[in-house]
Amino acid sequence: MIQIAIDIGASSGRFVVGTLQNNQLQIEEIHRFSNGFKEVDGRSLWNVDHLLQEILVGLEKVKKRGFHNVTVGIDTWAVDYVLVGEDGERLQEAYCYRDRRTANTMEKIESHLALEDIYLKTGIQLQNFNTLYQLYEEDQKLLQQTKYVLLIPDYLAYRLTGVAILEMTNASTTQLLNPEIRDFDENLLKIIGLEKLQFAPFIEPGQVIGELQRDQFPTYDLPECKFVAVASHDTASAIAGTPGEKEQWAYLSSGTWSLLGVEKKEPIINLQAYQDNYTNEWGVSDTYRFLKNIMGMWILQEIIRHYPGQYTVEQVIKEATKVSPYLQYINFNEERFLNPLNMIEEIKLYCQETEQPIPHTIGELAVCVFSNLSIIYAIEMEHLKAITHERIDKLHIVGGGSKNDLLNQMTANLSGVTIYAGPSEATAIGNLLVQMIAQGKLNSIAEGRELVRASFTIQKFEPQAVDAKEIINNFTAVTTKERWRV
Ligand code: LRH
Repeated sequence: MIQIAIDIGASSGRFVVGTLQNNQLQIEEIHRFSNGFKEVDGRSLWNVDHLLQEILVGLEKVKKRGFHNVTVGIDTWAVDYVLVGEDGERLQEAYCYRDRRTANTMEKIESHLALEDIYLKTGIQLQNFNTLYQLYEEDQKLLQQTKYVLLIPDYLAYRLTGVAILEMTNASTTQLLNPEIRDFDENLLKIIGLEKLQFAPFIEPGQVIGELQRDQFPTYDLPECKFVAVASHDTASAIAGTPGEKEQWAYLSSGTWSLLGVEKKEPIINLQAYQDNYTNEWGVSDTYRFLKNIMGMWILQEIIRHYPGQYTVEQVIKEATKVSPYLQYINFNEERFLNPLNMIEEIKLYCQETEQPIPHTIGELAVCVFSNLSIIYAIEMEHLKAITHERIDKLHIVGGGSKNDLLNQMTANLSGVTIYAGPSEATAIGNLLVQMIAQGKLNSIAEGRELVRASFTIQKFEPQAVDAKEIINNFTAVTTKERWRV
């Protein structure tokens, strides 16, 4: 049976077929579609019906390619959800985590429970977009009508199979689970006014969700599909598909977000991790992703969206190579960059406020983004080492952002660590690996990672001499510590 990964990110979705041939993993993209949230009456909303339709179109293509019997896994971004009523129907539009309704929710929740205690209970970073804070802002009447709160990939699988589940890796990002008991924290549920039963039963990556209900979609010519729970949080899949070997390596999953961290067998929940706002998301095979969320390619995507004229990311990177780096110091992890009305204007305003040169051209804007991302990555590598008390010899960069040679080199230079870039499709690959393990085609994630090393080109970037200390000092002088935490 063939494996299909449906990997849906914030800006696009793709169907990737995976096959094993001569001890190599071959992947082929057979369907791609756009995604993105829209501003509707001041709310930031996803179009989950569009995603469902694209999945059906993709599945038709699967059958047309001659694959009549397949296993399928869905992964998407984390934290967002759909409320489903008793009749199984969606009760409202799905909010995007960038919606401004949760801007002050953490302060409100503090009157119930100190933020530090929420962190100590969950080990999850304090980000105002976590499901916990989003649910706190929901209408209580709506929550009473809710049969299930389904995270986005679980909702899509539910619509296709009729089976409601809560996949563990993604569930951890709700900030409602306690890793000590590996279950919901009753106190947190109480604060948002929900019962545990309003979440579907837990499922681990590798377990079967159910069969595609083909009769529910009579206008589509669909193959037979068994839906398998993968690491349905895209970052969990990306790290599963990262070709790291043994220990002492860090990862940077570079897409709309940059997720920088290490894989651990136990969560690290202490005051230092809390102060640096590191998270402990649950991974496959009882691992934890100890990582930091860094505003990533989102900044660039938004610049391109607002810049007059049409630019591809590749063209923009080319323009950036013509401009000197490190001319402005900007902490892109400040909340103001989460969803500004106009990213270019926000960057210019920041430069004006901090009396720095204002970038104008697309190349100047892009190199300003890459400069500051490389600085933030380097600073976070130091934080990681300090908190884990471990050496880090390598940084594996995966995801679409790993194709950015300029940023890869800048990151190697500032962090002083060798970079291994690729594969860019690590998320779909991690999704496929979990399915292959479930099918008995592979034994473990470690074996899967070996397969990734054997199957994909990984580019190496050695650090070159730059005055990293001075650059980082300049950055910290302009950006204050209080502003540092997202
Ligand atoms: C990346 C990601 C990240 C989350 C964010 C909401 O796509 O899943 O891991 O923090 O989106």
